[in-house]
Amino acid sequence: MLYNAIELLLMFLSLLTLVETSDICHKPNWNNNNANGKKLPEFPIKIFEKIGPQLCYKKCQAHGNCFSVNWDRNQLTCELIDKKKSQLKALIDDENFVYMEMTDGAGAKTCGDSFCNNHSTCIRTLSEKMTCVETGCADPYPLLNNGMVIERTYDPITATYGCSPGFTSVGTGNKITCRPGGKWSALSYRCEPPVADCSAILRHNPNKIGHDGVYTIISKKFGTTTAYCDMTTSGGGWTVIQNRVDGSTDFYRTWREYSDGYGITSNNYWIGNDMIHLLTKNKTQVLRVELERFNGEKGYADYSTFIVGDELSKYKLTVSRYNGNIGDNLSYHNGSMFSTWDQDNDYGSDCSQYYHGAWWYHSCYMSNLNGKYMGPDVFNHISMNWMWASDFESLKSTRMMIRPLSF
Ligand SMILES: [Ca+2]
Repeated sequence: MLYNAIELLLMFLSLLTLVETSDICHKPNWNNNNANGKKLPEFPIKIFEKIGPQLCYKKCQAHGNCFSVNWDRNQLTCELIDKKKSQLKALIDDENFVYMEMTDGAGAKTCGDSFCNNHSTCIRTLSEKMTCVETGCADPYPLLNNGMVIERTYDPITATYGCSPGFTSVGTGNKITCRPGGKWSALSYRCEPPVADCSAILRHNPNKIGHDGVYTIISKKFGTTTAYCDMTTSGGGWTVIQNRVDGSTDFYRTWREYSDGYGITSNNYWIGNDMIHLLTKNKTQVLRVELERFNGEKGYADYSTFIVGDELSKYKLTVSRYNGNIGDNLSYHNGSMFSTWDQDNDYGSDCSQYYHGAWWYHSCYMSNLNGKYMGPDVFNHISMNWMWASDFESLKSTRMMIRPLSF
């Protein structure tokens, strides 16, 4: 009964101690080297009498050179040891003792009246108090989407970032340092999700050959999005970026709509200029344009180089190396920026408004595949046309699709 009373009192006292010394220091935790019925046969540097295990542990923490304790559960004495269990001196059996060790004790540094462990650094505060800060930098670690800190150093204070598995690193500034004043240097590094286009889907699922349809692809901007995949034409693996089969969808749209994409993936749609940029920026892509006239005649054009720049470049078009049977009516647009009715980047006078479309207009066009969907036997400069069989002939259907050249 006496023991219980003392123990309760001591627990209360150690709780008080805990509250009293609770600061931003990262205290060592209980270590799995702790052992009941064991002790380290070392001469103690200090002994406390009539003391519980928690307070004993705290006494060690508070001491500048203590790394482990032997606590006698029979006599309630607490021996502070300036060493840890090591191969030189293993623990020995002793029924009366509990051995406890500081976590990171070997690397712990004295900081005022406590320790800093490997995850913290000792600093002198304005009030001249020595204290530990968790990261070694007053600023918290910057967050990195799809990535994390993979290595830390404390002298000097640095953090090195890496991308989560499957994500691609962009930039070289993945190591930051803590500047005087506690601010991290800039992290000029990011992690982008892999772009899984229709070619990647087919490569990973060869049984999808011949199965045209709507698939989920991964995009940086949207996480995932859907695309129509042509899994048939000359080996499949084509990501359709534009599709038009009838006049049910208006293609006279704003800059923002063309950036983001719109329409119904299985029917009439524009995948979006941001997405086209993402798909074409890292891998050389082949563009295939497929057209159909109202009389049923079909034709195609392949371009072995097709790149669309980012929005800053106004989605500048790079296209070359034509092969096909409908005439090369896109190379004229090589180097042009994209224009919509609400953003004129062409060399003519508002080509988009004049020709009722959105395209890489020059001054103005040789092709206008986002022009107005009109009926058969129409020859009109605002129509969806390619100057193929006849100038301005309104077409029945169009498709633009891309596939890596290396496919
Ligand atoms: Ca213009």
